[in-house]
Amino acid sequence: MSSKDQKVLTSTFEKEVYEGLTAFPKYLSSKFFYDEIGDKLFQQIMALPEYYLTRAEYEIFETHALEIVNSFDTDKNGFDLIELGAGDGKKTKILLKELIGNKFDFVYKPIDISENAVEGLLNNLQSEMPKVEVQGQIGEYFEVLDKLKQMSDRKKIIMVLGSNIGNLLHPRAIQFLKQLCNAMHTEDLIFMGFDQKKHPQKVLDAYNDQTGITAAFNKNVLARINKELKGNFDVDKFLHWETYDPESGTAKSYLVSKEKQTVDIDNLSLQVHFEAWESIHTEISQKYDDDIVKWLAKESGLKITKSFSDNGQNYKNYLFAK
Ligand code: AVJ
Repeated sequence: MSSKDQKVLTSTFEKEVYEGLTAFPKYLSSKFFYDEIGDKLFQQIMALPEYYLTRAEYEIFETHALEIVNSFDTDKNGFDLIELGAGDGKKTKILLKELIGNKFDFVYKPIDISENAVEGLLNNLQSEMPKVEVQGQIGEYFEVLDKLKQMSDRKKIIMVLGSNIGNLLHPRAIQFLKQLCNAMHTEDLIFMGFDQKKHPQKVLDAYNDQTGITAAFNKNVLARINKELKGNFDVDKFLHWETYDPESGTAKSYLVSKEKQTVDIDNLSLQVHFEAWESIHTEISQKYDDDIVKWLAKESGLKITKSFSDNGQNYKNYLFAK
């Protein structure tokens, strides 16, 4: 395609799909998984027997709810509870219940990239926990970070749960933590979940479940390109493939083309060629241990003040201060 008939690409989705599918090797960002169908598939993933992460964090909250909320508001002057990537807020509700039950003065500010998720959460909280004051917002992590400073004038607790930070490779995670640190006053805290290194098979199983829901979740990004960008991917011609490197702690998801094929994406005026067994890298899900988290904190100007683990040592939540 010559540059003069190249389309002007406006949305982030258009731009990044174009970039990723014309790159070598090919890639697509995992943030594009989460449309209406992707949100539903991810909820199914969280209920899978293989996907231990959600249950582990749930167990931590159930076991340590009071200690956790007490460490949020040590001076009892009230605070804003800002959650990045709030999703359906199922785990957060345990903490909200504890906060309400102990009469803490706080406003819950969930932020998510998915409009559906934020709307659903707001409606759900209004009916289930009407006492919680909620202000929702739609946006991407790095976008929202710039606004964080202006967003509140009292103590901030910034939460990132579900090991969502695991979608970022270490250099980007450090960039993210540094930006959070910059937006923090001295008394502000970060409360963040980190999935821990464990038996490699257990990690692989969590991202390659028996029922194929994770495969459908991964392939949904192609279905989304078909829908939103007028593509003609045949998703059955792609294989969901998971790898885990116990040395780096990085799990990676791919879509592998089962045959040589060409796909049209009309809205991008793009033809994408795949060789047989060529891959599209779609997600990383980083696993951690205390040393890695300590190193990330140090590189970002933060220190760990507390951590909470589940019984099986699968998962940890850390509190960071400036
Ligand atoms: C929501 C990013 C934490 O990486 O574990 C689940 C997403 N991908 N199964 C993860 C996901 C495949 C999940 N995060």
